[in-house]
Amino acid sequence: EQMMRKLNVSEMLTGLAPGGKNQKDMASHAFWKTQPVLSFDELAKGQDKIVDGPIKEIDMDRVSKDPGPLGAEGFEWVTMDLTDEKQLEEVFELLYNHYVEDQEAMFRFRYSPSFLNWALKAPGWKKEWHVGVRASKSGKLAAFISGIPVQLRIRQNVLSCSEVNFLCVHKKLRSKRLAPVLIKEITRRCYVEGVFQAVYTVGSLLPTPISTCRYFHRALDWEKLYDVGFSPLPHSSTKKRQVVRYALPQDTFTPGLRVMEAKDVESVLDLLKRYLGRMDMAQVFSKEDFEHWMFPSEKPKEQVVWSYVVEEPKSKKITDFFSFYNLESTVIGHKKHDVIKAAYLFYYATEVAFEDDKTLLKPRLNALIKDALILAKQAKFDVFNALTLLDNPLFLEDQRFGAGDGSLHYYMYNYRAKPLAGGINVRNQS
Ligand code: MYA
Repeated sequence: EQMMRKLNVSEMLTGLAPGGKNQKDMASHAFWKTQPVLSFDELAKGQDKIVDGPIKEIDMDRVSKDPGPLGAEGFEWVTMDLTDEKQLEEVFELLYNHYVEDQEAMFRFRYSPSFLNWALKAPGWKKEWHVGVRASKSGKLAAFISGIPVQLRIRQNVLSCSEVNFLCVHKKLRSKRLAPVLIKEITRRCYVEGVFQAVYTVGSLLPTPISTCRYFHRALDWEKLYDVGFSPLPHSSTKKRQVVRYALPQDTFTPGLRVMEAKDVESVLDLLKRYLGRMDMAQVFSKEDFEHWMFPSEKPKEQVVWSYVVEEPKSKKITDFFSFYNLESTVIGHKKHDVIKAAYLFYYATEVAFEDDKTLLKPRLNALIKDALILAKQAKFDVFNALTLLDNPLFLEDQRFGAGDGSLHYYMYNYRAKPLAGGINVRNQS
């Protein structure tokens, strides 16, 4: 088994302190050193000296009304219309072939058109924030970047941000400094709308994370994960023992657990808001946001999100909630399997978090997540993924999650914040 380190988020953050072994210094980030982001030096001077707040004032009169030059001969800016199924399919196709891969290029995220439709058309979404680059002659989509509006609370401050995601450049156009051009263009389009801050997550280290989480994976179909090279066979174990280790019961345990229904929305939202209130950083959900992300009325071809509640059998009160979403990965060049079906733990909340007795939270979360694993298994997922955010460290080990090799860094654009423990639960897994 991969050794599971005891989690310590502050340790992970200090691991990022300047001088860390895989860190470029600020000067070598030709683009990022020109941008309003927290610098490595500022962090090095001491976390306690960092005062939360915007980095620079934006004068809207000085924001250009037109895109800057693309600087790539034969290519042009386009605004994608994702209400048009054909254009949604084009974004899908670009990402399907060119989006995030693991280090060994064995797997690549396969965000389904249904997923993209969900993730890119969140309440308040703007067409102008779906930015593409096309080859002028063929019209082929060659690059993409997106933003969606989000209300984000960092400690006591609530910011109207854009959440930037799905930055992608065709493999043939890499290392030509196109990414900075795309980032500047989405920035301009945010400024034009009066949005001056952004949040984004990236797997690689840039100046400067305000939080860092680690990925954990819990095998549901260990044999398949082993076959595709996702899960190793530990020297001390056998295939048979691994299969037994990850076996799950057929049915869930928690009394009153059921699929979320429309009548639950108010109580779940209230519970979730109180629960997230305990975090240093979290999305602020309106009812509309909540419904979009966790109880969408549109039922797509491929189901994207699964939400469950626990209804106290006697009082009929909703006491718990959890959700997960479906994000597949392509298995690159494998004979037997072409896709891994992964369930990603999304939001959850429990009344137990508000009990005076703090020791009750751990067993309750373990019970809920065990049921989530069982439900994901029933829904034919191969693996269940979670990050080290929210209260996840309380159950990861007991529920047999293993640490992956990926980290997810959380960044703010034009906002300085003292680093935080744990990120926010986001939908992208870049
Ligand atoms: S994260 C997912 C990113 N996508 C992928 O990883 C898919 C596969 N890879 C690619 O498509 C390309 O490799 C990409 C880079 C497009 C990533 N975030 O053009 P280049 C910097 C930020 O020569 P390429 C996601 O979607 C790099 O450090 N910066 O490189 C969130 C260097 O700058 P510097 C990145 O490999 C995105 C420069 O770009 C990233 O051809 C959030 C090199 O450019 C990255 N993921 O293309 C974006 N990758 O020299 C920021 C490279 O300074 C949003 N770089 O180190 C900021 C908020 C904007 C809105 C503000 C509103 C107020």
